[in-house]
Amino acid sequence: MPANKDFFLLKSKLTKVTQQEVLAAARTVVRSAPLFRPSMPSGQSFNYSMTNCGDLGWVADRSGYRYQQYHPETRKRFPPMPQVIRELAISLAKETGNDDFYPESCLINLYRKGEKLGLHQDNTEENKNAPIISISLGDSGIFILGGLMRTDETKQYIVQSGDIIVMGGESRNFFHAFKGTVPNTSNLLKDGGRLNLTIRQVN
Ligand SMILES: O=C(O)CCC(=O)C(=O)O
Ligand SMILES: [Mn+2]
Repeated sequence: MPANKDFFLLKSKLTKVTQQEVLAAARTVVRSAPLFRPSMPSGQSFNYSMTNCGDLGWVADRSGYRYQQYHPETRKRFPPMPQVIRELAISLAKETGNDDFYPESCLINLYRKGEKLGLHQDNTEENKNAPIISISLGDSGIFILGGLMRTDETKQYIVQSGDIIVMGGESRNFFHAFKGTVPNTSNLLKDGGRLNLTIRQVN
């Protein structure tokens, strides 16, 4: 079993109203920073779409993974992080024992039916101590958490709309994955799918 130190899955943390507010904020972001589907350094396309808001956005291409200020396709600055997302992240960080969290980046992933993200560590960030806060909206999905080694045993969690994951302390650097959605489990997103917002302090 992985050591679940400082890993939190806060079930049904957001009310329906807050979920709607966060969704509306995410939609505003997508209007100025459209979802894109980058390529991994190997050249293989990502399996799902993404965009960002905040001071920095996480991007990928042939030259690697990095944070940058501008959208890779429009070349415009990523929009500022909406207040509802920023304040939520700060309050969730505080609640889980992280007082000085600065939400520098919010990555928005959209997973349609069958789309997934393989086992990885979040290691593009300079700061490997600040917690990673993640908000699930829309269809339920299967989140996998391992340990510090890729070969560590993993545990499976169902994440539902309004659930929050905080990876803090040692779990900040644990391997994790998203195995896919469970279609038709939420009507929050009118076309179905799952939106996951990952808020990070990069530096
Ligand atoms: O969608 C998720 O639950 C995880 C997303 C993630 O791990 C990432 O984007 O790095
Ligand atoms: Mn990750």
